Amino acid sequence: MGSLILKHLSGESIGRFPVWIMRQAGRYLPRYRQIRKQHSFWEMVTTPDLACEVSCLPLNELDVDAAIFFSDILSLPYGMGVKIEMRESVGPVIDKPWQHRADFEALQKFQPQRDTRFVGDALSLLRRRLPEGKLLIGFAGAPWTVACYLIEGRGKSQFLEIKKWLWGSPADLTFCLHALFRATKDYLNFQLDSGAQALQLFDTWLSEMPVDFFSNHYLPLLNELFDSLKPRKAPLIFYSKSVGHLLPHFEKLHMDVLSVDHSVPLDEADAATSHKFCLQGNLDPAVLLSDEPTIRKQTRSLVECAKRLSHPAILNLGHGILPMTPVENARVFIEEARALWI
Ligand code: 1CP
Repeated sequence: MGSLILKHLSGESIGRFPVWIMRQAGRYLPRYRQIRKQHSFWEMVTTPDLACEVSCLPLNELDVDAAIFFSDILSLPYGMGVKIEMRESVGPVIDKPWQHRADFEALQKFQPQRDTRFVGDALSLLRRRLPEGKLLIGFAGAPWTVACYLIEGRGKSQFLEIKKWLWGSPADLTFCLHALFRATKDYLNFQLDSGAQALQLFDTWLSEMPVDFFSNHYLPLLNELFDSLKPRKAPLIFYSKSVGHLLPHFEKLHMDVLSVDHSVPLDEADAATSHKFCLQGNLDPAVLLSDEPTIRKQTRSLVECAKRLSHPAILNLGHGILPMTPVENARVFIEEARALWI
């Protein structure tokens, strides 16, 4: 038996919607917190046995239909030697943010087998250990979102540094995004070589990009990335959030699955993108902080909405699971999602 999600996406009936949770291998899990007390974040990421164990936790705890390998969108620059600290309740902080075009030239030397071998080792281990029917998802940060971290030094800022480039020297920024694109392409191919069966590209900070820059510079670059991966036949999933201003342009993108955040109902996202894609999403992660009847009710209405879509959908949250989520509540979401028949 192959992966249920691959069957479902190809139009075969599996009787229900498949489901997994973004950031499912994280701090809301007691065993994760226990391991994390003994190891730094990067130790966990670069030790294949630990990364593999943590990636499997949500399969055992929740019975989700996919595993996403434990890593971060900044593992690529980390593997190249960029100093990145994971700060409690802040996220990644970069010691010396990249301020010049020349900083990005270093990416030309990126060799996934050498610089991110730990990723390949974790993926092959996981592929061997994964139970029947589960999908192994590889991932990377999209060029824009990784550039945001490298240039700003952290996420959740006002993004003024990258916007200075965008408005003041767009050609330089485009050069940098191209350098990231090439490295990301090699990195994702390497993940497929190592056992990943689908790929998710995270573009969390795309909300900050103006429409003109998106359609003139970024959309062609994303499509170059998707087109280069297409021959590998693995489903390509693209995630962004709060991108209402860009959504009508998304129909020109060449991925297979659009992962939608909770700011827009799935059926509206379907219409806004001319019914082109399979959709993934999009329960508000805050619903999992409420009570059991509310979680069941909201999951049921998500399933009702998913039934009205043009293509097979994958259920998920609209963004990563919150660290304070009770595991029991995550279990209720998965259980309810799996129990509802199409
Ligand atoms: O299931 C999993 O946990 C898979 C591994 C995974 C993934 C897919 C992690 C582990 N991070 C990511 C993606 C990621 N990382 C994104 C894209 C998705 C999203 O928007 O949530 C982003 C923006 C990051 C950057 C990042 N790394 C943040 C967000 C902070 C910010 O700037 O808004 C944080 C908190 C991290 C650290 C991190 N990455 C992953 C974990 C479990 C953690 C917490 C680290 C810890 O234990 O302290």
